[in-house]
Amino acid sequence: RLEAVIFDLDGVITDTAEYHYLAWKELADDLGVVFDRETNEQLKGIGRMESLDILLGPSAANFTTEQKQVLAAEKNEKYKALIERITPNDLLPGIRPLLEELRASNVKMAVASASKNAVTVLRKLEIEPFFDVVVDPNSLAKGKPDPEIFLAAAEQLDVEPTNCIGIEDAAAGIEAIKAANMDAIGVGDPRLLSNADVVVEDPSIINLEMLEQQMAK
Ligand code: B16
Ligand code: MG
Repeated sequence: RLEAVIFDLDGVITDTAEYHYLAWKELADDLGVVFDRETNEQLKGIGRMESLDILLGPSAANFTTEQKQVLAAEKNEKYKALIERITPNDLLPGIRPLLEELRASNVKMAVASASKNAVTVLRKLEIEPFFDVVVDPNSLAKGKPDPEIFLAAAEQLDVEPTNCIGIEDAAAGIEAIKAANMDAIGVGDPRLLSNADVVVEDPSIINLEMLEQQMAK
């Protein structure tokens, strides 16, 4: 039975994935490191410091932890400047009607984002009140693909994981949902999200009926 829907933020609710990319790209250009959209795919859903290591590649060994923290903070400042401009118009198509439909049916909702900027983004989008829980990534030991963030969401919602559906745009996020014993809806390219139970091109295709049908399978 569908009791709760757990949403990823970046790339599912709004396209901040693009802002993360632009901020990392600027940092990479400053450093003279090659970085493109293909490498960026590996960063989706991955925490800030881990993302930096992937971006730096073999040259990561040339930086001290302190230097890496400075670089990660620089990227975050660039990112924060970009998300300043977010308004409710930046909700991906179909998200607001989906949140309204789920709320009307008393389905609980949570956000499971690796981003330390998640609450700021939810406020800018004016959708914070829809969510019963926003998991604090600072409280977690492991990032996606570990299931910890989705299990924490289910626990804080007081719902069994098997009664939850997770929605994700990143391969690491789909792994995390499946490892948490939940059904997984992927948003994006089916070739990149092959472990999802269903993949949709964009979130406007997701509605309550579809989620309930998936749970009944
Ligand atoms: P921050 P999600 C993730 O959010 C992003 O996909 C990932 O690209 C980013 O590095 C991570 O949040 C950390 O974000 O630097 O703002 O703390 O997809 O899990 O909602
Ligand atoms: Mg994401």
